[in-house]
Amino acid sequence: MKTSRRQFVTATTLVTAAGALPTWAAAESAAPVNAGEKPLIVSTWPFGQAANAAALKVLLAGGAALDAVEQGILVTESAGNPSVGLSGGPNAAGVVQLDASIMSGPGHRAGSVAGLEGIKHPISVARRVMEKTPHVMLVGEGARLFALEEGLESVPVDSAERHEAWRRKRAAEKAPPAGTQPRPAGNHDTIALLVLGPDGTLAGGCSTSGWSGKLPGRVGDSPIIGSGLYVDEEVGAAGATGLGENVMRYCGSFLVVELMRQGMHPADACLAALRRIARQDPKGAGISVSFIAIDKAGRYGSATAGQVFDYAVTTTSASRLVSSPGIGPLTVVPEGGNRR
Ligand code: SD4
Repeated sequence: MKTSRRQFVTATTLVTAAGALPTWAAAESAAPVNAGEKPLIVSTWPFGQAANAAALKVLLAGGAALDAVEQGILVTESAGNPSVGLSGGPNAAGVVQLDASIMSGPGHRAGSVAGLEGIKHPISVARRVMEKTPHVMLVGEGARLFALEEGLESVPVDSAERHEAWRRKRAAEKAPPAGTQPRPAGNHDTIALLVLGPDGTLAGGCSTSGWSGKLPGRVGDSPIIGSGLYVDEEVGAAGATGLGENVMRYCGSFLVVELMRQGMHPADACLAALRRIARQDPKGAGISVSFIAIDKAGRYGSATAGQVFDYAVTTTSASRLVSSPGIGPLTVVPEGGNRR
């Protein structure tokens, strides 16, 4: 396998005994994560590494892939991340509205929440929607009330007052102030986390505060099943990060999984999906979208367009940060996932 210059490994620590946890010692190594290693955990962005470690801990303790997904994403939602959880960027009215989704391969189950205010862990709400209601998706106040009924951790919300203040301010101004427009640049920190469990089952989750400065009520790709996340127990799983509007119009993660179903390696499927989106989208390769994917065979891959994208790959033998291959001006990194 060709190793790119931009590819780097931050830690490689063997886990020799079941239950022993990796201690991530920074080490320069090109040790690959071989295809077929189980469990396999892949998540977006370098901060995904801490989430992956928590997910691995769950799996090593005998937990299910779904538990690993939830526990991993909980870490990011608690980490003060500027794009995930209550620490995330607010909307134009100054209110943080959260989106999240979760999917379990067995039974093809899914749950999601959108526009959720004041709840610390949207991924846990999404899981409870999946497991405790006959529905797939709850939004806004209904989602919040459901979370409160479930006893999930919350903070007071003051969105009505803030929204009214924002509305008055806008009305007083001739043109909307610059700050009320969504700002796509530098906003891309959603966590999507995919797990292939030791028993070969698949699960995935996604959590975000979405596009900072978005219009109140705007929902992105992350909670939309098939857009920001898709898991198919027969094939594999995919997740997205980036500008949701450029994912959800193409059912991006569903598309990646369907391309894998046709036999593509996860890296090739991510690239093919991005090329297809870029062909149709007025922004071309400037769409600011990245995909990650894993398949049932334990292969992983990624692709990016319009944003430099590094992601985290974890097994019991290694935890690596990998730079994604891209389309357009980002065609540089050749690694393209594990092919061996
Ligand atoms: C959204 N896709 O709401 C999310 C934002 C994101 O990395 O992924 N940022 O559009």
